Amino acid sequence: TDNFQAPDYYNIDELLSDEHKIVRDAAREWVKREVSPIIEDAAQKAEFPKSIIGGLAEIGAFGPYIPEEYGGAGLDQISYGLIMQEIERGDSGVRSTASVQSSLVMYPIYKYGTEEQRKKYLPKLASGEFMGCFGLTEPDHGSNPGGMTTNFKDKGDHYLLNGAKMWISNAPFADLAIVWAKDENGRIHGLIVERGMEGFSTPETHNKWSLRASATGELIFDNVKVPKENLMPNKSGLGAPLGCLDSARYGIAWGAIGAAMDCYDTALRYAKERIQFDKPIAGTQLQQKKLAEMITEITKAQLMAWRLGVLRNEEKATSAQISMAKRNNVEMAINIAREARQILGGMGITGEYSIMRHMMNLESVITYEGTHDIHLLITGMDITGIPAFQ
Ligand code: TGC
Ligand code: FAD
Repeated sequence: TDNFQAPDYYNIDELLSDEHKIVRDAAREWVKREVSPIIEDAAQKAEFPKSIIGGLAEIGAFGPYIPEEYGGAGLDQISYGLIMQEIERGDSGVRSTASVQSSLVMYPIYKYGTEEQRKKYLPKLASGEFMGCFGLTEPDHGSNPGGMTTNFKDKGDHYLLNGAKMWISNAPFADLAIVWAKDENGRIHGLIVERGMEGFSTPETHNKWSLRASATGELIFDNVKVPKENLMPNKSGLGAPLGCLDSARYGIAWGAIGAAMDCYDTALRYAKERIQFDKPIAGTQLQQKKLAEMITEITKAQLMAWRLGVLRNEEKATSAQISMAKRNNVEMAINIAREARQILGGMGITGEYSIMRHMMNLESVITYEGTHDIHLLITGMDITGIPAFQ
């Protein structure tokens, strides 16, 4: 049974509004009821549990901050973060699906699309009737997406799209893809590519040891004719996809706290119950050190995410501030998962507990949306003014 108790050592609940708490608690209850009972099996079978799409839409996980007139939940950034936290408490792969749909598909259509595109796609994405994916990474361009080679040519009444994307979350089942490609002048634009367009295929990536409950795939474009009205006209250049990443990375900074909370809560409970040498292992200094450091790190991460949420609400958060929180909080979570797994001894490696699944999932989370190294270099560039990427 899922008797998760969320740690709140510094009474951070007092910083939240009633709406925040209602949204958070609804997401928490839904995860307990609908995700926890099925997620281990889905991960073991490496299947995305499509049955939860309707529930994700109901808790507002698809477009939490997209205005209600387009089908979104019309919530603020802290509510968005709290929803991501609760979902990732269940599983990072499920949170990935929500992050992609909200920040990487609905956000660009809302920000960079035409009114017709917003009306056509956003309500159906919010309800889960349409599922989307986001194609930026290519086989030869991961950390350096500006080097992408996927391209389109103006053929008068349509664009002709060629190239390939790799490591794309939701690709195998997505109805539409937000695809970043270069025009004939080498300028990056976003195109909405729909399943069924001739020459567009989405082969699935198999044998992952991480994010097994999330479907990952390639996007292949072989002379795909894309209607001209499918180009999002209101922003171009690398800053357009990076603007979407700001929103997704912010959500991950909260999401990782959820995974960490679940590992900590599980390890604390286990340590108090597990008797060795005639006393609970929680009564040993070594296990207390692990648990005390975990709650300290979770508390610091909660404060960072909350403050970043306030800045996001005021539209004052910089990309570098977001990078710092994504990097810190994901590392915090993966370290806690590794320590928590040890507290459970042999039981920690089984699917009876969620910790090993979180630990393996977080290996993707620390790599995608900008690797741990890249976010450090973003901080380095911000404080010195000198980019060290090249
Ligand atoms: P650089 O020259 O620094 O910048 C190019 C243009 O972009 C602007 N910019 C941003 N705009 C908005 N938000 C940001 N965060 C921005 N960062 C930069 C910048 O001002 C510039 O604008 P302009 O008008 O002057 O052209 O670009 P660079 O080529 O040197 O690269 C910088 C770098 C390395 C930081 C960037 O390429 C990067 O972040 N790389 C990491 C790639 C990445 O994060 N990929 C993620 C793929 S999506 C994914 O992983 C989804 S996972 C699924 C899930 O979420 O669950
Ligand atoms: P590389 O860029 O080749 O990096 C390899 C190593 O080199 C890393 O450790 C990196 O930190 C380091 N490195 C790179 N450049 C530098 C430098 N200048 N200085 C020092 N070190 C450097 N992408 C999408 O577009 N959409 C998605 O939906 C999506 N979903 C994903 C889902 C999963 C499960 C995974 C694993 C990835 C996903 N990605 C997605 C791709 C992800 O964003 C990339 O994997 C990530 O950006 C890193 O790119 P790469 O794997 O090519 O690694």
